[in-house]
Amino acid sequence: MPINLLIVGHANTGKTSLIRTLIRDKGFGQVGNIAGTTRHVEAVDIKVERRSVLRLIDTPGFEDSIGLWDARQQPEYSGVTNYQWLETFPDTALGQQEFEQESKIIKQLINADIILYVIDSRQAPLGKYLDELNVLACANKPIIPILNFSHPATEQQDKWKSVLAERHHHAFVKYDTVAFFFEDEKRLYQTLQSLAPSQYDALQTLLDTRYEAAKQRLDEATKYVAEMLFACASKRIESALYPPEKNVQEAFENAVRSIEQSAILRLLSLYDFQKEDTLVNTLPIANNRWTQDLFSPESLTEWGLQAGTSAATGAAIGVSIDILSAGLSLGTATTIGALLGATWETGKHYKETIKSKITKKHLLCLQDATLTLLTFRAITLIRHLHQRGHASIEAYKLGMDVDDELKSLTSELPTLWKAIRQRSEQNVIQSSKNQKLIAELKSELKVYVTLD
Ligand SMILES: Nc1nc2c(ncn2[C@@H]2O[C@H](COP(=O)(O)OP(=O)(O)OP(=O)(O)O)[C@@H](O)[C@H]2O)c(=O)[nH]1
Ligand SMILES: [Mg+2]
Repeated sequence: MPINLLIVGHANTGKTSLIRTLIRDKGFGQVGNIAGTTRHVEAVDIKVERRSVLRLIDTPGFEDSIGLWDARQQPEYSGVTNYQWLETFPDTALGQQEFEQESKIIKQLINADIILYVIDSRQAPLGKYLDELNVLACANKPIIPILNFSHPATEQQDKWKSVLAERHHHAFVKYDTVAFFFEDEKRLYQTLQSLAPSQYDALQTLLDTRYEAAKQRLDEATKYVAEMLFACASKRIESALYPPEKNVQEAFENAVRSIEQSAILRLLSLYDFQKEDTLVNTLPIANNRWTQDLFSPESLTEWGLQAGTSAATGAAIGVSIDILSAGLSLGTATTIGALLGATWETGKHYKETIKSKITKKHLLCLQDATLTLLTFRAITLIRHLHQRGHASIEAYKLGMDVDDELKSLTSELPTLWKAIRQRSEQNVIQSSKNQKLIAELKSELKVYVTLD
């Protein structure tokens, strides 16, 4: 038999959202920013190896716990135990009319094994919440308080902790259905393990499976980004003129944009998000594309980046494009190598470059700053998707995730960019040299996207 886990709390504290996150299904129930979204009890099972281990029971929120607790204090119930009161109250006229919502919760309390009491930890522990705890305590069942809305930490959380400790609830769990951290979920399952030892092993299997899945998904996501960056860094286009004609420049930019767009689509589907999901809407992404244009000069500054200043930067045509052979009297491979700051490889690409010089063509490719911008945006997206939230209130501000640690990428990746630029994009991505470069990129990126 599964453990009956009753999810209760004040209206609008995130009970349904919590269930969605725990079962990894954003289709469960109704979630909304107004109190009283859930009107009925609804249950869903979490299975391990096709066996139901946990039954999560969603309930409507408490609306008038002060009135309810007041009803409990009435003289007619003076000789009745708390538990007897719970058993009988939902069938009374008062229970059926004035406290219709609360009665739905009370009925479920009787069958519950463990109660998860969901708290909006941005709110102070007011009397109405304490009365909710009084009512729940009547059931004589273990209660795990969930401090929801816990990221970022609020000053009310400490007040909640002491109020809960006064009521002997020491094993609370911090949670946030928007900023989801695997560690928080782990703590919840560990608490459940201690309260329901009969399901200890099944819960452990569940935890291990989830951890493995999260790790693999993160690894896959990082690979997608490395492949996208490789494709962008090796992308180049010939231009007969310098500066290039508008249509040539646009063709180049569009080619890069569409590489990024496909990667975004791949990442969203890897994480099982649709473009209209709330979490995705909090990011400046529309139609699987960042609303901020990759090639507008403001984009670099918004992410704290500067356009390159080397001779190779095509400042004349906008900050985002390098012209490899731009207007210089290149005679030797060494000169081109110096321009790129790398030893130019002999072989196919070398010939191609020389040919383009002789025929007075120029090659456009992405400058470092734009590649870093692509990297920052991709890491930001992975971090968001990985947190797997299902609701958000604050919109994402561009560049806010670029901490000092992430900034160090700016100086660590240029060597790789140079090596990749020298690869011809006609080279199949599967070639062993290209795969090696992608793997190197991936391991650089991995440091910045960890499980917690
Ligand atoms: N930032 C943030 N928002 C959350 C969190 N949990 C829920 N929300 C949002 O809060 C609102 C209420 O969430 P619900 O899951 O509908 O809350 P509920 O407790 O089921 O509400 P009722 O069914 O009305 O009692 C929604 O807009 C959610 O997106 C959280 O941990 N952090
Ligand atoms: Mg609800």
